[in-house]
Amino acid sequence: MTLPLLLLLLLAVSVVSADEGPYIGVNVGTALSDMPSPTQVAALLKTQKIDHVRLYDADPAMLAALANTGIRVTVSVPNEQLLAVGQSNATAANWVARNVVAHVPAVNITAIAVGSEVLTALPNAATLLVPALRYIHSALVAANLDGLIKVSTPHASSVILDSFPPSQAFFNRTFEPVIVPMLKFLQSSGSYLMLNVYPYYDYLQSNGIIPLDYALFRPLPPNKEAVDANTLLHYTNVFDAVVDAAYFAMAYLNVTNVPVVVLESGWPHKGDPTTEPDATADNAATYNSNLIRHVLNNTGTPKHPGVPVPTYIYELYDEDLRPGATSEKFWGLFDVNGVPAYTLHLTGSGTLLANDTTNQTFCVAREGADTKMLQAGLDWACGPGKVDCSALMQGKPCYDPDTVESHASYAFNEYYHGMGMASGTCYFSGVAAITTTDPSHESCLFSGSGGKNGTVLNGTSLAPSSNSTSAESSASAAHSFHHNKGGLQIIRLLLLSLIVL
Ligand SMILES: *[C@@H]1O[C@H](CO)[C@@H](O)[C@H](O)[C@H]1NC(C)=O
Ligand SMILES: *[C@@H]1O[C@H](CO)[C@@H](O)[C@H](O)[C@H]1NC(C)=O
Ligand SMILES: *[C@@H]1O[C@H](CO)[C@@H](O)[C@H](O)[C@H]1NC(C)=O
Ligand SMILES: *[C@@H]1O[C@H](CO)[C@@H](O)[C@H](O)[C@H]1NC(C)=O
Ligand SMILES: *[C@@H]1O[C@H](CO)[C@@H](O)[C@H](O)[C@H]1NC(C)=O
Ligand SMILES: *[C@@H]1O[C@H](CO)[C@@H](O)[C@H](O)[C@H]1NC(C)=O
Ligand SMILES: *[C@@H]1O[C@H](CO)[C@@H](O)[C@H](O)[C@H]1NC(C)=O
Ligand SMILES: *[C@@H]1O[C@H](CO)[C@@H](O)[C@H](O)[C@H]1NC(C)=O
Ligand SMILES: *[C@@H]1O[C@H](CO)[C@@H](O)[C@H](O)[C@H]1NC(C)=O
Ligand SMILES: CC(=O)N[C@H]1CO[C@H](CO)[C@@H](O)[C@@H]1O
Repeated sequence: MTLPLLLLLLLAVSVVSADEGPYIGVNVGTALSDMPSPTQVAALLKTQKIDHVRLYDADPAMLAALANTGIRVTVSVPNEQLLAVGQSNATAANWVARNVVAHVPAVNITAIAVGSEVLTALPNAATLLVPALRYIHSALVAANLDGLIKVSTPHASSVILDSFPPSQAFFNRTFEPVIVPMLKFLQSSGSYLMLNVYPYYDYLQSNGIIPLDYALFRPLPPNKEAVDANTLLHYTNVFDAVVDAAYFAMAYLNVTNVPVVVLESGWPHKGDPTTEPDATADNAATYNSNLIRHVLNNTGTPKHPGVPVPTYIYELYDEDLRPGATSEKFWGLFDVNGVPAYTLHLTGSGTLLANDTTNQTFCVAREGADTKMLQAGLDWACGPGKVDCSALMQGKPCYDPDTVESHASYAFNEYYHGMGMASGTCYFSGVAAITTTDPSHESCLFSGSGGKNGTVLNGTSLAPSSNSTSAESSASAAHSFHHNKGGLQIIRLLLLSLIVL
């Protein structure tokens, strides 16, 4: 490479910029056999200070629960609805009226994700993608909401080929007839490129070429860092390389002012030990902790230092109904009860997910549980269960509110903490549930809150049954397309052209 060209590249000043500073959001999948209610989801988001979410649809109950919470919401047009929306301006306008206009401004909807990985998951619908984007956008314009709400469509990173060195990346030419007008649309409407980035799969499919440490943002020895021979930029992790590959692939099509938002990224915390040995809680904690710190620190990427790359973690809950490999069910930060799946290490990253590090859980009366069953559980806890229930007496701190729910929550939690939060000790015939939200109120301090410990009980009394969750189960619409991360040819060549300086 000649020096002037190199200089030109180095001097190329970034014109991309996102609207807000850096932020971390979370994807909310709903393929759970016992999907928490929208109010429970919203409560978990608030406790964990998660203020950006992406929904895979525009469920009215979920949106109602997110109203007036200040949480920013990306709603989605599911792939199943893309055909209709992309074929008819009227249908698109109707979609926007029902799923967006009806909920703003109480719900702070900031983006609409039209389809999910359409080019790779639903190639037959590719020609409808740009019309769908345009129709949705013109409906927003008509409703005067286009200034507040961005329209885009998330892509698998496999649409980008030859991602290493990033400077040589380009969009698979098969997709250019869609990508080119799509980028024009994003440019003219001031939107951003939505990209799903899964270093876990890049690592798996690299057949050992990508070191695990490189995928997990772990420091590499300087002689192992990947250097892009064309730009001399150093890459210390896969995530940055993929994001920069997207910038370069856009630049190849002369588009240099469209920012990247990573709509999905994460790591599974459990998998089949023989076929998926890297799907572990340790690796998931390392990846997501490092990812969150990397994004929030506003490091940017080597190509665009300091330019925020807002990123949505995949995902809030483990989704037990997801088909496929074992690990498909274990991408969640939390289990169905809102208990952290593993402990993140986020010291110094602000308040986001802060209570993950405290591993603090409480046992309370399950929302909507039968009052008679709660009373029975309360009687058992304060009797055979040996919980000290004196705080529930009239005139004592936990008497008010004088309801079975409130008293049962106190007694259940004292029992649970008295038993060292052992598994199976928050059951009470299914009317108890674990939560990370501290139920303490006024002077009524629950065990586990602010250093108050339950009295360790003297062992012989067992919980009514150690038999796990309740039978109540809500059928949930599995969003069948949202997790297609197949065939990542993308980083096939990653590191093949690695130069060791
Ligand atoms: C909605 O979100 C946008 C973008 O983050 C923010 O600028 C705005 O203040 C929010 N509005 C409300 C009412 O919270
Ligand atoms: C589509 O509908 C919007 C209003 O929702 C309108 O402004 C626009 O002109 C329509 N476009 C076409 C191509 O019909
Ligand atoms: C580009 O995309 C087409 C259509 O999905 C696919 O058949 C082809 O294998 C891709 N090219 C490469 C090099 O991956
Ligand atoms: C990009 O710009 C160059 C130089 O102006 C031009 O030759 C090329 O055709 C453009 N490519 C596209 C895809 O627009
Ligand atoms: C945060 O950014 C600063 C410079 O912007 C950098 O020196 C530091 O290493 C970064 N920290 C992390 C954890 O990435
Ligand atoms: C929380 O603590 C319990 C015991 O106190 C332990 O068994 C569990 O693994 C911890 N969970 C996390 C996510 O650290
Ligand atoms: C609570 O229990 C922990 C561990 O058993 C102990 O370290 C701590 O001092 C206790 N706190 C109080 C306030 O008793
Ligand atoms: C716990 O049980 C042991 C043996 O059953 C007994 O010696 C001890 O006094 C009990 N402690 C309390 C606090 O009840
Ligand atoms: C609950 O207990 C019953 C009887 O003890 C047992 O057959 C069943 O498998 C248990 N269910 C779970 C989820 O553990
Ligand atoms: C970030 C966050 O939710 N922090 C909470 C963690 O738990 C303590 C005790 O329940 C709360 O006081 C914090 O606000």
